[in-house]
Parts: sequence; C-alpha cells; structure tokens
Amino acid sequence: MTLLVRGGTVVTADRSFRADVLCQGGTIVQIGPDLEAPSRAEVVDAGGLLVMPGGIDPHTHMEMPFMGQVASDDFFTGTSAGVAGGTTMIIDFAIPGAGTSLLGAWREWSAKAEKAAADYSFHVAVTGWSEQVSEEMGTLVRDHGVNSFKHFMAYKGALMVDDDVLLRSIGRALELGAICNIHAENGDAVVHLQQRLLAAGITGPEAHALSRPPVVEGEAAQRVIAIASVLGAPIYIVHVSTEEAAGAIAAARARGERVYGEVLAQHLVLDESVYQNADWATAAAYVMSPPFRPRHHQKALWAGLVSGNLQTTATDHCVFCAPQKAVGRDDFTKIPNGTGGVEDRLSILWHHGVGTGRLTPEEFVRVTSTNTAQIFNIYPRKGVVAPGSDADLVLWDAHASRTISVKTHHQNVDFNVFEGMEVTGLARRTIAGGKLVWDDGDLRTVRGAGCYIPRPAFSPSMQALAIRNRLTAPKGVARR
Ligand code: URQ
Ligand code: ZN
Ligand code: ZN
Repeated sequence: MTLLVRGGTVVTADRSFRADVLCQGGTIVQIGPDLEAPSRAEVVDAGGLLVMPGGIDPHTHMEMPFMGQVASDDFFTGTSAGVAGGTTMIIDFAIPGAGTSLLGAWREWSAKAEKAAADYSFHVAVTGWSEQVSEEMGTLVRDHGVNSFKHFMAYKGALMVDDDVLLRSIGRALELGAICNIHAENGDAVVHLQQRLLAAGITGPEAHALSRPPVVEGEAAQRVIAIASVLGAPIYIVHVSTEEAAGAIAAARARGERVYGEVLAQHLVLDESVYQNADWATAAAYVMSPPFRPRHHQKALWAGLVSGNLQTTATDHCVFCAPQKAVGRDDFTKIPNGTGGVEDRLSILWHHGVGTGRLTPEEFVRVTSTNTAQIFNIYPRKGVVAPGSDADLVLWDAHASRTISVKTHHQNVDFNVFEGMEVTGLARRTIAGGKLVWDDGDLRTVRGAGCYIPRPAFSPSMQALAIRNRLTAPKGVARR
C-alpha cells in the first residue's frame, strides 16, 4: 500500500514545515516538498491541514473488568473511536485478577486486543508481591516487550499495594530497565472517608469527591516520590489531578529526580461541579478516580504541561453505561469508577491548549504523542513524522469546529463527559499503519488491523547509573 499525503504542513515536537509525506507498507519513506506520486499510489489531500504524528494515549482500559462490571468499549470500538479523534495508538493495562499471574494477564489482554483497529501495547499491573511476580516481570521485559509496570496505591482489597510491595517492585523494575506507573491516592484514607460518609447517610455521587480530597492524592504522590528516591528509580505518576501532586512532581524534578506526570484531558477542563448535578445518573457518569476537582487545580495542571513538569496527556478511557453506573444507586462506593475521552482528547487539548495560546502546535504534538513515545521507549518508531517511522498520521484541521456529543461520538458508551462542548480543531483525516482509516467523517477501521507494539527495556547504562548513584557510600564515610 503506497500513500502520498500531499500539500500539508508537517508539525513535529520541534518544528513545522511544508512537505509531502510518502508512506509505503505502513512506514514513512520520504518527506519533502512536491513529491512525485508513485504509480498506483493513493493521494491524500492535506491542503490547509497540519500533518502530525498520530496521538498516543498512554492510559486506557478497554473491556476492563472492574467493580463487578466490564468497561463497555472493547479494543475494536475503543481504538476505532480513537482513530476518529486522531489517536492512532493506545497503551492499555493488563491487570491480573485473583489467581491470575502477570504473564496470564498479559496473555488474556493480548487475546482481547487482537480485535484492535489500531496499534496497542500494555502496561502490566503488579497487585501483590512474590518470587513468581519478580520472575514474571523479568520474562515480560525480556520476552514480551513490556517496559512498564502499573501500581495502584488505592482500591483497597482489590488492586491496592502497600509501601513494601512498591519498594520491591520499583526496585525490580529498575534492575530490569523498566519504569513504574503509579496511581497515587492513599487507599486507606479513601476507605476511612467512604465509611464516614456512608455512616453520615451521604450516599450520592457527590460523596465520591468528598471521599478522595486533594490531600489524599498529594500524600500518596509525595510518598511514592520518596520511595523512588530511596531506590534511585524513575517513576511515572498517572492522572495527576491536583496542585498538590503537580507541585510534588515539580519539586522532585527540581531536585533532579526522574519523575514523570500524566494529565487527563478530563481533569484539564472539567471540575467538581459535575457532582452537584441534580440528575443522579448524570452526576454518577462523572464518577472516576481521582475525581474532578475544584476549578483552581486546573491552573496547576496546565502550568505543568507548559513548563514541562508534566509531560503526557491521556484519557484513562474506562467507560460504563448508565445501567452499569446505576449499580451504585444507593451507595456511591459501588459506582464503577471511570469516564471516557479517547475520541476527544486531541480536540480538547487543541481547543483549550493551542486555541488559548497556552501551547504551541509543536508542544501540542509533544504532550499528545512524542513525550509518551519517548518515555515508553518507542521513539522514533512512534511519536514523530520522520523517514522510517510508522505511518501513523493525523491530518489536523486547526480551523474547523465541532460540537462534542454522545449523539455523534463513536465511543461505545451512552454518555460523553464533554457533552455540548464546541471545540475548534479536529482530525479531518487519520492514517494508521499506512492506511486511511478516518476520512472526514467516514470511519473505515478494520477489526484486527492494529498490531501489538513491543516496548524494549531501557538501556542498561541508565540502570547502572541509578544503582551506582544510590549505592555509593557518602563522601568521607569509610567503608568498613
Ligand atoms: O484508576 C484507574 O485508572 C482505573 C481503575 C480506571 N478508573 C478510574 O476511575 N480512573
Ligand atoms: Zn488510576
Ligand atoms: Zn486507569
């Protein structure tokens, strides 16, 4: 399959320049002005459009079993919706259930993802510790292209791990050249506040936010940053939603610690007023962890993206329909946690980021694609428009507008958290794996066209450096 993207302006994380892009067999082979169209090449018009690397969403949960439900977007519907919004790759989470090993979970998710319409990869969750867990982390890194392991400091009794497991697992990941993703909320504090709220008869969705105040995220972020510092290990904190956690990350980076932070499109533009909605189902539809915050926290999140202290944007796409949410009708702790956004992340970031002058188009590319590719070690295969890179491109119309709605979205869920928002900036066309799969409203995704993207371990030198730094006896202290 040969495809020539003609007449656009290429935008990468570093620069923008007028050029055509020639793709053959899923790979970009040439970039330059006025390229000849080889015979039988499909010519795709990019006149007036920006040609950017396809978005990479580092945080999704397609068909995830959670809180007694299964998320309603599966790997085909979820990746197809992503493509309609310009996202050409997702990194999902393989999470071992009771009695399932890490390798078992990886195999389970691999089977589920075979239907994906666009490329995907998996972080693997560590939900407990044993010699087997340690060994399987090694096998996953060595043989299965996994270089990141997820840890939940919340969801007590389900996914939560304690400091001992964090120390062992983050230390093991460092040895292996892998990085750890962290859901940073103090799970014990959450359970304590949930019980107090229920005891006080406060059972609605508004109690969800009250049971997870900003300090609960701030404390956990500080704690895991300290734990990583003890080990000299890099960490990646997911869905940072508060100024407390953003501040902790910025301070750690100012100390020279390798701490990364991820922000969700949802937390950048939505606030806690959503839980005050008189309609129970509407308020419940916004129940996710961490919850939406008082509006002033958004300022710290945008500042983090602009300053580079927060590096990636994601959606934590984990959607449940109203009947699934309604399971928590009388007890907010039973409402399956999760919201969606995989189709709208890029438009939200462009409209509220570039449209407001907070971000340049190059920085937009950085926080929607390039940084994720670099942090998870798949750059320059992914995350850039360059010869040799995968032909995953979004042809972006910076001037067109659309109104986000459940009536028109492609996500397999009966609610859209951005309902009614008018946004400027949208994916006019999307190319995934060298094929035109979204063309001006025409979704042409193919079941199973997506490929598993192995992510190699980080270079041994980085590991050795960190270990040596940490284990060297302080100056003037004689070795015994
Ligand atoms: O915590 C997560 O990332 C998963 C379980 C999705 N749900 C959510 O509310 N964020
Ligand atoms: Zn989480
Ligand atoms: Zn998540």
